[in-house]
Amino acid sequence: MFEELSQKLETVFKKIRGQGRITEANVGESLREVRRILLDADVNYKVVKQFIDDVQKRSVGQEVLTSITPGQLIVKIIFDELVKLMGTTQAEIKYSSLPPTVIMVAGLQGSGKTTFCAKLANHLKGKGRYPMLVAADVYRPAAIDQLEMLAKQIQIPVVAERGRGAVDIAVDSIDRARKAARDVVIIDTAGRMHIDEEMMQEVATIKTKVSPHEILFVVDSMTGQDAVNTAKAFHDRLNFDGVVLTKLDGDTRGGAAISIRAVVSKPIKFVGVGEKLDALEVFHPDRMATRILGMGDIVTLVEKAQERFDEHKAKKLEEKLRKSQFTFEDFLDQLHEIKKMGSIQQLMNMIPGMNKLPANASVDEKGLVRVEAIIQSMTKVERQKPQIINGERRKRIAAGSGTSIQEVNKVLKQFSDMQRMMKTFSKGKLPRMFRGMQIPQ
Ligand SMILES: Nc1nc2c(ncn2[C@@H]2O[C@H](COP(=O)(O)OP(=O)(O)O)[C@@H](O)[C@H]2O)c(=O)[nH]1
Ligand SMILES: [Mg+2]
Repeated sequence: MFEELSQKLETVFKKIRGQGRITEANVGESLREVRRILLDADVNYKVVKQFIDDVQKRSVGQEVLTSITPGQLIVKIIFDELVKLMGTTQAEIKYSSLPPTVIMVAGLQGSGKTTFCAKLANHLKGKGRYPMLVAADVYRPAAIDQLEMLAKQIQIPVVAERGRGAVDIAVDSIDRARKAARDVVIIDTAGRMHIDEEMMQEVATIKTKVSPHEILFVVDSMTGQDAVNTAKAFHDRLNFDGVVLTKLDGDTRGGAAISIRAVVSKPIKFVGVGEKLDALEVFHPDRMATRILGMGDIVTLVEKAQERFDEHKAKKLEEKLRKSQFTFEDFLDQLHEIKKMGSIQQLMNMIPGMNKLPANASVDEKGLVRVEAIIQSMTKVERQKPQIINGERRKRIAAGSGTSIQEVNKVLKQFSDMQRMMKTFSKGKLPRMFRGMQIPQ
């Protein structure tokens, strides 16, 4: 899947990953290469343009984390943008509260509709549903035979009536499903080699008559740009709910997978990865981006880097602690860090040598919000030199933070205790210090 595309991108990434600094020039050059590769992969040119612009914007002026290279950061940005492009959430079938849920499947001939209908029925059966297949591609007798044959393999009932019109069959099938207690109806419609008015008219009529809960558009990913144009034409007419990309197991260039969502603004819901009936996957944009970038480790890499970045900050803090230069400013930073991280336990884990917090240590994290408000109400000078905070100032701070003078006093007292303790600070003592910290209620 996407082999050529992945390989080419990897070559560019290797180059930028090795570079020590992000400059507009080297980002520019790399992105020009990425742009060319995407166009070669048959990604829609408008999509490529937007994509490159977005990556460029995010790359310039990015804070580079200490422990990753600028190149790695760009790879991560490209990854994020690729995920965004293909859809940030994975969308499921919407089921009707009143069964049966009707799913209509449309697309060009040969795109893989009939195969997908059977795969979907099989997939839903596996999830405890009771699907029924409907052969509404009545023009080619072989198409009906094909659906019947596939349905038999997976033991799913199928409505196949030779000699009747597609619209009538589809309409009747809903009632039949209800009577047979089938809760999902999957309608396989006819496709043509190319979009033509007659075919469009027929699917549009079926849509009007049966009001499907879900219309899925099947597209052969091997067809690249054409796939995107077809999708657009279908979408203008049918306003479908989601896309199914088939034949991703072939040597597809990736253009359709990358561009289609941006062009029709509808999510990719499933991907076909083989001829067999279990070769169906629920679409996950992040997994797909990983496949395209050819770097299974990219997410882990950047997450690790983020951790290392936090560690680096923690080391700096530790140094400050040792030197007794800890001010209210640092304290506030730490509170923000705690909020970001979720818990003080996690903060402790970040500090080297401090990861063994006693099991009974706990901190009231709601109280931290009030402490934060108190520090926020101090002036910069007060935060650096709390000894200047006299009665007048305490009153102002209490009023400003919506707390009481007593609470302000408590925070100041604790802070000076903390500072004192830090003078005798050694690795083993810090956890105890935090444990002793009382948060005002
Ligand atoms: N390799 C591969 N072949 C597929 C996939 N989906 C469908 N096909 C094949 O594509 C051909 C056309 O599929 P079919 O379901 O008949 O398309 P329809 O005309 O749209 O109904 C058949 O030979 C299928 O076996 C897929 O995901 N991977
Ligand atoms: Mg078919």
